[in-house]
This record gives sequence, structure tokens and C-alpha cells, in this order.
Amino acid sequence: MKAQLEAIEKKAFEELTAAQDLKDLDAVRVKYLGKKGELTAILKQMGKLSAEERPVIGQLANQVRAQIEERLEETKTNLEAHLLDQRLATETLDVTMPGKRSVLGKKHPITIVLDELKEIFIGMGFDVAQGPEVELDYYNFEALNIPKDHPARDTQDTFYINDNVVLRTQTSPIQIRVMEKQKPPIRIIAPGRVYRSDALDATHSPLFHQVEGLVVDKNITMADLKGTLEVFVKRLYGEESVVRFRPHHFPFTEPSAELDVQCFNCHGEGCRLCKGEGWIEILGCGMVHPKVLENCGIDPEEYSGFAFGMGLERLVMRRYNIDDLRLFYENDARFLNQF
Ligand code: 2NL
Repeated sequence: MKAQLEAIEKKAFEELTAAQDLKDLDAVRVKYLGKKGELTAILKQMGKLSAEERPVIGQLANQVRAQIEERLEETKTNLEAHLLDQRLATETLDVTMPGKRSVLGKKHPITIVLDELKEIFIGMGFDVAQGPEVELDYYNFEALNIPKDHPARDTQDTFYINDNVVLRTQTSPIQIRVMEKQKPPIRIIAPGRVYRSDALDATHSPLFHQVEGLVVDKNITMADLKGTLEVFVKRLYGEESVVRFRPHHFPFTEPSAELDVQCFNCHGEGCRLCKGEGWIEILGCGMVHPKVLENCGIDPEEYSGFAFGMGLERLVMRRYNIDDLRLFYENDARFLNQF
């Protein structure tokens, strides 16, 4: 029996040495120390031994058990340390590896030019105002002195949500809302998306962008309009720019005008860039119609103002020599990455 015990110890040690992982270890534990294990089986036969042999073998059996248990613990500790080393080795980050370059977005050309316009007007003391794109008919038309039978209200131009609600066709309703809420002095620009029921082609789009501006205070005159807009054009196109004001008509301003800048290519002679005109139209403007002030609760006897409006896409197209409006809305990276 003594020889059997010694053989068990030897075998168990060998198997522990060969163990690769914690599962192997557990198998060894069950095989020798478990309820149906080999050591337990020996102990069950102790009854057959003589009274002299029993304590000797018993002690030896306990020793063997203790030895195996001790070696088991030892192997487990070593194995765990080894497994941890292995894991750390495989999970190590190589900080010297070159990184993956992430693709950076770029500003849309419309945003580039709009940011520039904002800077110019902010520099002249204007605030930037915003408003809803889904707008009441009242703010989009009625308050602006655009009567029910005006061609601009024709359903072929305007997206109607219902009888009273439209997609705004200009950003003027933003300014109406500001005048309703805020006492003069008012000095704002109102940039944003506007909508017209046009088919998309190289020069038309159902969605485009406008920047309007509004100044209301005591004693505002046509001279303020001309001075402000001339400074604006010179900041945008250079100090040497030449401008002219040409009489025009809008329902919401009186008098009204359009501002042209002299063609920087031919200086008024007429060329391909200005289509033989010598001048390039930049914006529409005028003195705010007294009825519009009145509609907003501003007394036209006490206050006066000027307003202007321009299409952003046309400015951007001229700046970058872009000949097709659709390029702005297609988000083709080959186009967008050029700016
Ligand atoms: C154009 C012309 C213009 C305005 C817009 C305006 C706004 C208010 C009152 C009076 Cl609240 N006027 N806006 C005035 C004149 C011209 O736009 O050709 N836009 C693309």
C-alpha cells in the first residue's frame, strides 16, 4: 500500500508538471483527491490493514494528500502568472505604429462665403437673426405688403403647407418677427434657406439661400443704405470696387433699388463674365415701406429703415467660377474638397 501511495504521488506530480491550463489542473485534482479519486480509493481500503500498519499508512496517505495539494496550489499560481504574462504580451499596444489618418470634413463653399458676409456685417454692428423655415403666410407675405393677388404668391412659386402655412420664399419673415418683438434701433442680417417651387437645373433650385438685412432707427435715410452697402461691397470685392444703384420696385420697400458692381474683368466695357453688361447685379434694397413698419407696430412717423436682400448661391458661383447650381446640393466630395 505504501508503494501504491508513493506511485500515486509520483504520477500526480508528473501530471501537474504537464498541465497546460487551469482545466488540466482541476482534472488532476479530481482524479487524485476527489471523492472518487485514486487517493480516496486507497484510504477506503485502510480497514483491511492491521492495527500496527493503519497509523503508519494513514499518516503517509495524509502526507501524500498534503504534498499533492501543496504542489497543486504552487502550479496554479505559476500557471496564472504565466497566462497573465501571455495575455499582456498579446494585448500590448505598439505605440510606434503609424496611425490611421482620419478623413477631415471641409466647409461647404456656401458656408465659407456666408461666414465671410456675417463677419463683414458683424463688423458694422449687425446681429445675426434666425427664424422658422416653415412660416405663416402672414409673415412671409401679408406683413411685407405683398397682397393676395401678387404674382410672387402664385402657387407655382410657393410651397403651400396649407392655406395659412408656407415654406418661406425669402428670409424677410425673420426680420418681421424681430421688428414685432424688438424696439428700434434694429440692425440685423437674416441668412437662411428659402424655398421656391422651381424645377432643379443649372440655374434654379427649389431650395436656395438668401441673406437679407434690416436697419431701423430714428433718421435712417437712403444715405445710410448707400453708405452701408457700398462699404459691404468693398469689403467683399476689394476697396477698388465701383458700385451703382439702379431704380427698381419691391412691394416692401419704397423707394427701391438694385445694386450693381462694375465688372472687375472689363471695368464697364462689357465682356463674357458680365454678359456684355459691364455691371453685375449683387442685391436688391430699399427704404422699408411705411406700411411694413406699421404692420410690426413701429410708428413710421418716428422711425425709418432700410433693407436689402441677396441670393447667396450666385455670389458663391461668381467667387469660385462655378457654373452649375446643382453641384452645391449633391455633396460630391470631389467638388467639396476643392474649397
Ligand atoms: C432681392 C431683394 C430685398 C428686402 C429684400 C425687406 C425685408 C423687410 C422689409 C423690407 Cl422685413 N424689405 N427685404 C428689401 C429689398 C430687397 O431683396 O433681390 N433678394 C434676393
